Amino acid sequence: MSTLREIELRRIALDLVTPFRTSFGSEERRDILLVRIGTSDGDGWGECVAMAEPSYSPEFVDAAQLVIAEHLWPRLCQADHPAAASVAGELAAVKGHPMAKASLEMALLDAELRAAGQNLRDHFGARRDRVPSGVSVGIFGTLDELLAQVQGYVDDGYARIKLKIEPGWDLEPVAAVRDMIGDELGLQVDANTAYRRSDIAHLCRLDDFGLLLIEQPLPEDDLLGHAQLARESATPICLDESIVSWQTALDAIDLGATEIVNIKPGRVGGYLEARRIHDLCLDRGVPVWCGGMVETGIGRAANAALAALPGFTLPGDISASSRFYRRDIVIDPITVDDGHVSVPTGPGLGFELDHDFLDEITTSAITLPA
Ligand code: OSB
Ligand code: MG
Repeated sequence: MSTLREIELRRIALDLVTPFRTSFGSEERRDILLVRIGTSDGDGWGECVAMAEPSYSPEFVDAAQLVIAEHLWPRLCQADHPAAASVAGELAAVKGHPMAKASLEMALLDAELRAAGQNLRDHFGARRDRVPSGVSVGIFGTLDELLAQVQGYVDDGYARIKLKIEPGWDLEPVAAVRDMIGDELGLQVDANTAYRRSDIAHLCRLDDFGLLLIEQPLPEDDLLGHAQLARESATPICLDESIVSWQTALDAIDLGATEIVNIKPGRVGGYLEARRIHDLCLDRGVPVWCGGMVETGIGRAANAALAALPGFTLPGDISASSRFYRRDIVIDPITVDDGHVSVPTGPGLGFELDHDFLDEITTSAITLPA
């Protein structure tokens, strides 16, 4: 039985290759919280996917660090048998903060699997060696800039393209991209809650473009609005922000609010809850795909392992490291080959850290004892 020794909360600054603009904001540089947990059986690393501002969800990186240091880590240290599988239960008394909780579970999972010489994919019982890779494309000032960017990703071989949309940037860019890439390549859109129920008729005009899905067009608490849109739109509706747990996934499916589910481990409190949602959706015949939070090689490695499960039948937002970063913090960053990324086979979550580069980009680090 391993015991907890310490936790390191390390902040890094990582420039994006190009600004990433969504309906909720634009980012040029990421401020990322990494978590290292030292145990009697060795270390494990996790990545907290909370962003700098609370604009995708209520969480943000400064708050995540504070809640870990002052509320989550002390609780974990009081557990009789601290283990990845019990993190969610031990921390349930703290409301919310799924991304902060997920990073702790992730670090313990990494430590446990490394100690056992096992990798996450095998731990999940997943079989695939590689998974199809999709790319998320931001909002641009002009159609020309968008088309040039998309053409680059098509040339890179991505298995599907996802366009960020918002009111005023939807039908025209989607039509232009569909026209450029032809009918065969998978195309989908993501509004990050930018529309309202009064936009339902407008959103149904996206039916002309043969999209795989429309991701989270309405506010996260508007399940009935999504159900109404799902009835009226021929294009499947897929929730992202609204799905914060196994329970909300079940409710959204039963309400007809989501016909496909985007699974993001950080948003639902960890990889184990993500796996439960996958199992639920597989049982219900609801297709799932793995979302992304612009993770480093730590999070992307774990996402690839998750996406190797059989219910992940649509390409995930698991793009090459180079889509967002010039240099990653891992030795073997994820690449796209023939539209796929390889599922890592190394121990733990499957990455190996580039410690020199990590030290170079560290902006702060604190270590707390157990
Ligand atoms: O809504 O899917 C989203 C990135 C940050 C926050 C929210 C979202 C995204 C993406 C990410 O679209 C894509 C990626 O990580 O490749
Ligand atoms: Mg999304």
